[in-house]
Amino acid sequence: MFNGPTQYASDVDSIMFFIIAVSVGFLVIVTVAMIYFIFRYNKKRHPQARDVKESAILEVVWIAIPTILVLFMFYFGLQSFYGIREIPADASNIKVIGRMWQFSYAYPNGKKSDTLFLAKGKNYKLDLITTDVNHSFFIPAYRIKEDLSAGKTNYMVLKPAETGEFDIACSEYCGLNHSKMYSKLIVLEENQYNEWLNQGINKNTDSTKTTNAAEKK
Ligand SMILES: [Cu+2]
Repeated sequence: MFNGPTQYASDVDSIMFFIIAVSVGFLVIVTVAMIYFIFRYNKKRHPQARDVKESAILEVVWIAIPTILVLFMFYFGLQSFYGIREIPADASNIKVIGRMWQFSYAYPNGKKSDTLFLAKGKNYKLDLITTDVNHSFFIPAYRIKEDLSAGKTNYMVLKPAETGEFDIACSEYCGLNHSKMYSKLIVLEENQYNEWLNQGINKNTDSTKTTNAAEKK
């Protein structure tokens, strides 16, 4: 239903829309019924109250319908969750290194950068590592967020479906300059990406220099 920059983002938006639609639907049904009953069964119009006995059909209906709806939500949520936990066999491995207060990225061929570069339509497994405290790697447009936990390597799986520039933020308070801990994701077409990836891999590119300089400190 929604067209996001990844399949996962589209799924999350569709499920979110479904949940909100169901919630608003029930809100309207309950509110309208309540207001109607206030008028229809007020004391003047309906002076004699009647004792209502249990109704098996009603009880089955109001248990069955919400159960089906929440199972539906759970099923689609779980399906899309597998999409970010199961590692595809052809996934490239990129290291995301968090430190106070910047993210940097290390590619399989040894290249490093301060901006995350990915190719459209490719599978990636990002290994999330922190060199100091806990951080959290958040790509809002991708609807994906995962902690960088001290002493442990977490991961996230993603597959960009669109080229473009996307914000990356640290979303776990990690000290003084946490609010400035932003980075960028740039998704390129595959041929452009390969060109970028192999560019200056023997010499030093600008981004490599800054990363190396930061690491030497
Ligand atoms: Cu941080």
